[in-house]
Amino acid sequence: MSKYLSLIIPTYHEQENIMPLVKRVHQALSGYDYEILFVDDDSQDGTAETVASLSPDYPVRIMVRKGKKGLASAVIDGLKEVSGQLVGVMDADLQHPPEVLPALIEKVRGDADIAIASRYVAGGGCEEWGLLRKIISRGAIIIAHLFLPSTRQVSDLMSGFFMFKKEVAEGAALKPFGYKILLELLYEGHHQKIAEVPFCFEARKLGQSKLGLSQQVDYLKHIFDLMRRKKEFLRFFKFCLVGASGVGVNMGLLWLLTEVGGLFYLVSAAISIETSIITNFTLNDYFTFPDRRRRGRRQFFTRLAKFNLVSLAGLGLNMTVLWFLTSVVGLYYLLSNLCGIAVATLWNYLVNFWWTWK
Ligand SMILES: Nc1nc2c(ncn2[C@@H]2O[C@H](COP(=O)(O)OP(=O)(O)OP(=O)(O)O)[C@@H](O)[C@H]2O)c(=O)[nH]1
Ligand SMILES: [Mg+2]
Repeated sequence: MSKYLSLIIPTYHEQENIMPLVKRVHQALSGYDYEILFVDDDSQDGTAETVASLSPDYPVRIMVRKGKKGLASAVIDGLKEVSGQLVGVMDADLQHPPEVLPALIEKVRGDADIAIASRYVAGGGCEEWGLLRKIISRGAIIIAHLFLPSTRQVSDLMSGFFMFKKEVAEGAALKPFGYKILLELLYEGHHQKIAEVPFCFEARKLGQSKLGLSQQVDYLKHIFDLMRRKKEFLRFFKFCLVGASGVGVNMGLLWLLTEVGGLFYLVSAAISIETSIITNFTLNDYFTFPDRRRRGRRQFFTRLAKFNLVSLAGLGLNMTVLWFLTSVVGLYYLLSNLCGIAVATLWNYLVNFWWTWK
């Protein structure tokens, strides 16, 4: 029979956590019509047996897969098996306190399509995290925010604790990539409103962490794959094309103003640099970042001012690299200039992407 809420919990060697987890979930969800589906990757520590022993007393069941196929794919396989109007995902190791579940339900019952238990909104946090883990977690979020602009509205992208209306995942082509199924759902799922609910990520008390270097590498591959799927590399290519058109505008106008207009060449240069900045901006606004353009005259001029500042700083950067590589390192000046252009292009792209078309 269909339940109101289906919780999907991926497990790999979590036997010691199953009993306390099920009890705490049951207490937190008293009064709710719910079920838990554990998706286990053939744990050899008795995880499946413990779930089976609880099934007469609690609404729990288990799907056992052969081989260790990964966390994200466990959630995707679980999704095919559940029919709740709301679907929740959480870890088995009690780092995600079940007492937060009612707050997530309230958000998704309201107007949110996805509710995320978040460490990075006011009231959230992490118990006992060392400096390195904090840096990795924050760094991973910054990378996603930088390269995948639609994620910028979410503070805790790394959370594995969230809930959504079942329509969000219906028909969504979710790819089973690594650990971060939320990232996939945000990109491929059908949603409008996202809410974040603060929670404290507790320290793992029982069992062992499965998070290692290979999951971090998988994360970077995942970001890369999403950038490819969502055509972010094409955006960069368009930005470079616009930049090349700006060189044409700059050179053409410099010649015209100096040779035909009779202006001193430095005056012509100043006019042509600013003109090419304006044509570059306009083309980028319509051609490179049409999805990130906010309507309104004020917004247009704010973006133009920001683009101007970034471009002038980029020019400074180009000159600095040119001077450094030529005069300090001793490189041939045309090669130094190529390096300067590459650095300035990257600077212009990333800062504009992050700030101008935020
Ligand atoms: N089915 C399945 N579950 C997995 C797999 N890897 C991890 N899990 C489960 O996914 C959840 C999160 O894994 P953890 O090892 O706790 O990862 P983490 O919470 O990011 O890292 P820690 O803070 O170090 O615990 C736990 O419930 C694990 O049992 C896997 O390959 N398959
Ligand atoms: Mg954990």
